[in-house]
Amino acid sequence: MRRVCVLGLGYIGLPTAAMLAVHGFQVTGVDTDERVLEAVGARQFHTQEPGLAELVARALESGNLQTAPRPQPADAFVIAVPTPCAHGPQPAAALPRADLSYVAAATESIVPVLQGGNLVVLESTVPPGTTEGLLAAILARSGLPVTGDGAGVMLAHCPERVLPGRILDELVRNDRIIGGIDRPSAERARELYASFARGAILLTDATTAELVKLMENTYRDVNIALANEFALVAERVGVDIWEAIELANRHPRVSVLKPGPGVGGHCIAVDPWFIAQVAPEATPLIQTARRVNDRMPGHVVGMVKEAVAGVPTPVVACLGLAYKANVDDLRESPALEVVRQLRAEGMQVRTFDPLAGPVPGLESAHCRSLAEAVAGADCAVILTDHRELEALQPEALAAMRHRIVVDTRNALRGPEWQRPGSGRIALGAGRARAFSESGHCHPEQVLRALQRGERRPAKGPGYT
Ligand code: SAJ
Repeated sequence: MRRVCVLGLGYIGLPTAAMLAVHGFQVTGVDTDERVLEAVGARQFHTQEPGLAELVARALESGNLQTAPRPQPADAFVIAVPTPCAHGPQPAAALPRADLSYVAAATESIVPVLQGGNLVVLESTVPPGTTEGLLAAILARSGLPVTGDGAGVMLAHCPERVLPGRILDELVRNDRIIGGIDRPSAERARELYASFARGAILLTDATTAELVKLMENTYRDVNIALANEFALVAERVGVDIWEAIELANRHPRVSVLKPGPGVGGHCIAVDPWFIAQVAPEATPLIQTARRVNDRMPGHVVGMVKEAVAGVPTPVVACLGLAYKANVDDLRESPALEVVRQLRAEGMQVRTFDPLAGPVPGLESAHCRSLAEAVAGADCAVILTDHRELEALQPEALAAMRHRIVVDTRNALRGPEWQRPGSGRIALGAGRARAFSESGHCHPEQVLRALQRGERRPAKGPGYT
């Protein structure tokens, strides 16, 4: 195996293509979007993934990485195109489903150049059965048998597992699961990945590999939903969820994840539906978890509304738009939904993110600095725990009209934010009403507040 064609130069395809190139393969990186090809040629990347620019530059300079708008004949083809979730024109009751059109189109595009003995690897995340069903059927149009025996086309699924923000490191270190449509296909795919992967490479069948990938992300989604549900309960019963989680996690077999404004990114918020679509009746827990997480932006908006109640036209600064800390990626970010809902409530929204760009379509609301975003604002909402936002000091908010900070990520943990009058309201922190300003617990007061169904003391804006 010398020549490899990587289809899709996105978050996974580009680092994989560059990695293979610096490990001696002749790689053609294919993308149907001309702008992507131009950007790679000009070394301008769509993400600030650490180390990526350097790796791609090395790959291009070695002469081993070239780009092309369509596949060239090769020994192996790696498909790394998006599989978004389709909410399209379907009955309201229908579950979201995987949109496999990009996978199908990429697979079709290699049919004309396929030769006997070629290996095709699917990296994109897909519903169970896609490799053995859809992919095998498309590849068979080449007239070649899809089998690892003899001169057929070998086919395997090797799901990517890397964490955005640590992609290059995890590409090398993580264990890989390779599911072949038969053993020879899996063995051949192992040869390709063994060139750069230092973790274990574990072989199985294609459908198992597909389900394993989906299980990993669904496991995380369900556990985040549990943390979010705990946070809502904590608000009701006057407990600080962040403290409670820390204490629960001292149990040797418990590891509660973090609550937040919802789940974003291109995988965890999407993949559970790919399981649900193949077994809707068998997946009530998975579907409920998805809905619990999808409801969190609405909960955050409720907190903001409560905090600025009485302010005629509230100005809200949304700080942190990326779907998680220290990345510049806006895909499926719950922050976008929070912004959308705040605007729908008639609030004037400004946005700021130290890494990510503006909310698409809302460029005019985007501020170049935190100071610009908060000046004259009535409420600041921390939606992403970027390092820069975790370092925020109360003085940086001196120019706000009302200093109210809704902290959805427990980003502001310093003592300066725990003091009465700091203006911080944390998601999941019902503790606010359990303590008086002197810091002493007043159970009667808590009980009375609970009986009244209050979430915080009626002391004007801001928890103390
Ligand atoms: N989140 C929480 N609470 C937590 C952890 C995460 O609310 O305790 C939120 C984050 O803020 C973010 C979302 O969940 O909005 C997802 O973030 P993440 O860091 O958990 O995961 P991703 O989407 O960046 O990457 C995941 C990884 N999967 C797992 O950890 C099981 C990665 O290994 C996969 O390769 C990637 O999905 C993918 O491409 O499938």
